[in-house]
Amino acid sequence: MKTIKLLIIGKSNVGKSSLINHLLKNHSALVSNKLHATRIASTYRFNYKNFNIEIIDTPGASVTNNNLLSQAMKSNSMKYITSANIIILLTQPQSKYDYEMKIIDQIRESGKSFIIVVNKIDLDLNKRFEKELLSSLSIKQAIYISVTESINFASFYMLLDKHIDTVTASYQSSDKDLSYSRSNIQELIREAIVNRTNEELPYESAVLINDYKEQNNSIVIKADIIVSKENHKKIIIGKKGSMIKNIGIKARKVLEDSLVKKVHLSLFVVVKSNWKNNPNILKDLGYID
Ligand SMILES: Nc1nc2c(ncn2[C@@H]2O[C@H](COP(=O)(O)OP(=O)(O)OP(=O)(O)O)[C@@H](O)[C@H]2O)c(=O)[nH]1
Ligand SMILES: [Mg+2]
Repeated sequence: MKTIKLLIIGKSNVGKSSLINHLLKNHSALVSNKLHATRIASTYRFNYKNFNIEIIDTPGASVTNNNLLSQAMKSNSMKYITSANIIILLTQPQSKYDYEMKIIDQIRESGKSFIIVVNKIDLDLNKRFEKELLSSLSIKQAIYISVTESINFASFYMLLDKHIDTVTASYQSSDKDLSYSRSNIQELIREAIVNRTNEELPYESAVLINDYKEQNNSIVIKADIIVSKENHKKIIIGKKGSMIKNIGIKARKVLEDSLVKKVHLSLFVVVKSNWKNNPNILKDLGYID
């Protein structure tokens, strides 16, 4: 079966991870209405017609370079451009397309062709942004979809088919991340935290899997929630442990849906000040090599 590497790239919050979950028809990638939700590029696989598609989710890269983690996030998406067969630049209705222009410059440097897809069309059905989009990006047309409202996916798949037809070389797939990886599990647990906390906590926390054991029909997972301050630990634990209980229930449910197995999940909160600048912790988390 021919393998095709499909890269999804774009600014934070445009719906890259949501689009991936929609294409996979399950909830595998972290989705949040908070900015800079996805932290590392992750590969997901699905069969589409006669093809094995490896789809790569990337972090929206417009982050400041003020710590090791944000530097890693910034370089993370771009390094996949050269190895991708098809690149989707995902964007949304907005007044300016400066960020997209920069990404297009980088893609053009690589000589790759790309598809521009505009998500969240449900928010501006009159396409008031279209003139600015087409002129800024010097394109004649784009494709408009809504992931959450399932708008225009027939056209999306038609366009995908057209691009798949032009892919000549089959990508040599490494079987390395065929199964559900540790980083996928970390990110899904982190989703429960990101979507239940506010202000800096979503950005100041991380999840590290300490133990993963498969037993008959169930999976036992032990994970640390890493935070940088004692008061963050208090917030994550919550009154009489109510918050961590809530996070655990939500994360377990998402993991059970995704892994299609019963999950026993134990979470511990640990304080590691300045973890975002600690190369060893970032390595353990899989955020840097
Ligand atoms: N209105 C609307 N919201 C959407 C649509 N698609 C996704 N969203 C929402 O947009 C927010 C961001 O979605 P994500 O998929 O996490 O965005 P992302 O591009 O992966 O963001 P980063 O990981 O930070 O780069 C979430 O709250 C989604 O529910 C859509 O078609 N319409
Ligand atoms: Mg994302």
